[in-house]
Amino acid sequence: MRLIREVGARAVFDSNGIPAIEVEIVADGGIRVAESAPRGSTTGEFEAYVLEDATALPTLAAVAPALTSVLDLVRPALIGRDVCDQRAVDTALREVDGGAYFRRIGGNVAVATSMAVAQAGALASGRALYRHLAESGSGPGPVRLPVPMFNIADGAVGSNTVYTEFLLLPTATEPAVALDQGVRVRAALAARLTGKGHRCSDSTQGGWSVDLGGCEATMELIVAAAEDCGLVGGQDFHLGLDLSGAEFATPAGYAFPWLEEPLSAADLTRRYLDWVDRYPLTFLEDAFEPADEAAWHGLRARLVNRAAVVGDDLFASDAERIDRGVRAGLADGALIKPNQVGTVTQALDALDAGARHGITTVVSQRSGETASAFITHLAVAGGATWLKAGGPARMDRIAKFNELLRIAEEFTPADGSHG
Ligand code: 2PG
Ligand code: MG
Repeated sequence: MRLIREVGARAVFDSNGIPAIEVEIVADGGIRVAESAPRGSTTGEFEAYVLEDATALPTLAAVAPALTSVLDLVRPALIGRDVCDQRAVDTALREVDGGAYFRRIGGNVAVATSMAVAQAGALASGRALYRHLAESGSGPGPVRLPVPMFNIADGAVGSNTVYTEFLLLPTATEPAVALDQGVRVRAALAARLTGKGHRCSDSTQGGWSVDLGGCEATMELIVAAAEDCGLVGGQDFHLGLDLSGAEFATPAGYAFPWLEEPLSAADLTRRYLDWVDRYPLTFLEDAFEPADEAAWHGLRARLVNRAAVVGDDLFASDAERIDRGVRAGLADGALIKPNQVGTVTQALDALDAGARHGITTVVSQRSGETASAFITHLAVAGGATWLKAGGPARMDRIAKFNELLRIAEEFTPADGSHG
């Protein structure tokens, strides 16, 4: 047993230069580790609360309430606890909060603390983080290498596809092969974009920031870029879209800027089905807002065995929401983001819920990321189908993919499911 001896905190920045809380755990045996909280840009109504002084943004002073929370609430609850007992630590965080969505102690505080404790627990137990996390899950962890998917393009701010993510899903399961595919298609897409006279700039998530008018033109260009690399749609790769439906739901229908006029959920469903017919599109994330359950159900029913209908804001990485939603036939895929639900244990529980239902599970980045590769270990520990860590560029994204390459060395090719 190694005990937590000190819990400290500081204000740092995330990958977008937005202030974030970093929590440092000191434990027996000279262990000292820190993790900071990532941050979403499209944040659903069911996700953990970010405790901060928004009036002080973008300065570090915005983190003041989170610092106070660590010192006054979290520190007394954790000092003296076994750093290896992740579930007990995370339960203590929930108890000290005492409510839903970590409104008291802050979801940002909870997740940074929980991840730092997990890192410390891995050091204390002398195991790789993913092994330690697998042991901390609710069942024996189905340790497995996820396949990396890539934000190959993200809709530019102010464009018709703002918040839309265009994802490349390699069929190659070996991380190095899939990553090579990602970087090659990324380069080919840049050549296509500049060849068409478009300016080509980095998106905040490691893809290209694009302004091509709409989803169809963008998907067509990505398919063409992949073909430039000798890759065949439907065979070597598929496409995915994150539509961030909740951002565009209005009383008049879905007012996506790429539409000429708002569409009803029924009309939008027809549009999605048409895309699945015309493009190698097999992954539709947040196609609707969470409340539109009939629309989710209808799309899922029509796309069974053709494309995954994936909930991000719909589930908010919560095991119970996943359980209920999958039983109701709303989706057959779930994003898992630790900061959406608040603790590592809850994220592992969400992965377990997904595995029990046999759905597609995607451990995901946030748009505001940290330098840590924690989510890579979480994906391996929870047997995730995919690792969604952005485009293959920028160290905040690459760190996650590089860690997958390192972990892959511990898995033999003949045995993809157990290291
Ligand atoms: C998403 C993520 C990550 P955000 O919606 O899936 O790509 O973005 O940071 O807005 O949650
Ligand atoms: Mg999403």
